[in-house]
Amino acid sequence: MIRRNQAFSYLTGGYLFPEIAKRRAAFAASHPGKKIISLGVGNTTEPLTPHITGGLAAYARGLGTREGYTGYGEDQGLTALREKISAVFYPGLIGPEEIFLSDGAKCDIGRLQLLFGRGVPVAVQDPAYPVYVDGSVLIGAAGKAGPGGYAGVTYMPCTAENAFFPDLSAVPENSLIYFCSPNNPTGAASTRAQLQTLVDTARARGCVIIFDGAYASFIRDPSLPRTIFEIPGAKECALEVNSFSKPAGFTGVRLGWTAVPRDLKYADGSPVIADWNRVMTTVFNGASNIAQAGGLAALDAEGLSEMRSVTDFYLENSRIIRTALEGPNFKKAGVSVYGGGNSPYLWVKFPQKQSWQVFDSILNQCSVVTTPGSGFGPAGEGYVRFSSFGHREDIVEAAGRLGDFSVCP
Ligand code: PGU
Repeated sequence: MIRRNQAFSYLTGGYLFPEIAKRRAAFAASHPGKKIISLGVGNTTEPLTPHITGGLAAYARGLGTREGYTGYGEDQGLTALREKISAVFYPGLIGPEEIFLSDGAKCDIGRLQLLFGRGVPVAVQDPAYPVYVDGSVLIGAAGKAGPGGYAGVTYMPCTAENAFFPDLSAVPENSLIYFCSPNNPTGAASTRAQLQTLVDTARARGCVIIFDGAYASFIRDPSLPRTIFEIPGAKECALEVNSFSKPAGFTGVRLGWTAVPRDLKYADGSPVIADWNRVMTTVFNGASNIAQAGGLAALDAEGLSEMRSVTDFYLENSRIIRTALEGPNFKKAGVSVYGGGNSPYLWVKFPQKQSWQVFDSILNQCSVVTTPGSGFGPAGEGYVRFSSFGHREDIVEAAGRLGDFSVCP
């Protein structure tokens, strides 16, 4: 019989979110009639906004006509949309020809692994979005898991002690650095000076940064950079994945992009963009034409203002949850709350507790689902992530229940 790809046996446990869904289902089965509120997975809940819906619907209707029908599109995505992304997100920084439309940031993160292959050293913020490490394991870059994590992965702890920005002295030479800001799960948004340090380190050590900007649209502090390409030198050492999922509510519609600067080169001097084009034309067949029409609408003036309102709504949710988590019951137990403000996530430290233990207590006492911090990496132990995606009435109800939570039952 054919042999199993050994990389699968190296993966520890299941993917985090299905594991949480399993525990939620078990709780629901043993507590029939209880209303469970999810502050767990970062999944959007609010309906698509009118102008964006209009763009999607008009295109879909057009597909039913001879004039409006289109089949396979340009491999890299609609030129008009690439131009708009360049103008809206990267004015004067990244050109349309350096942008590749896709079915989402997660999918691009998976495919990006193909560029660097097995054996490449990987450095990640710890905690981090699990796809960075799990994807590296699948391609064979991470090796076997040992006591401290995967052999091929350098975990860079991001904790309250270092204000959630890692000590970059551990970054190996010629490695791939995954970096996410505003960060999932810590909610920390890196400053210009911090990202400059990151870029300088990457250039000095021959590294490539995969910068994940999926939450850039939540940044409200005008002094914070919204893309890695605002940082001088980034075009020689970074590429950026991004997404319409959170700002436009496209978690189900599916639309994202990767920006690969022409100046980004491998050790042999060849351009990374040429290989990315080869990957995308070979194992991807273009983002959905309907989704891209929605993306075009999202980047009109009306679309941009709708996305601003939706992200404002989720940020207000996070403020409501934060207020609950700063209540007397949490204060007494020494609980600290981080994140929010420029991110949809709150990252909450429970002293002397294990993440899964807190997850279970909150689920049992409040029927509220969270995400255990340890699922994002060893440095996430003791933390729990609260997502602010939810209908307002559910957020208010969850906040009320948290007000009665007993941290030390
Ligand atoms: N990048 C980061 C940092 C994310 O947190 C997420 C979603 C994505 C990319 C995915 O973007 P798409 O464009 O929709 O593919 N993170 C959510 C959902 C969980 C998941 O498995 O993607 C979360 O709760 O962390």
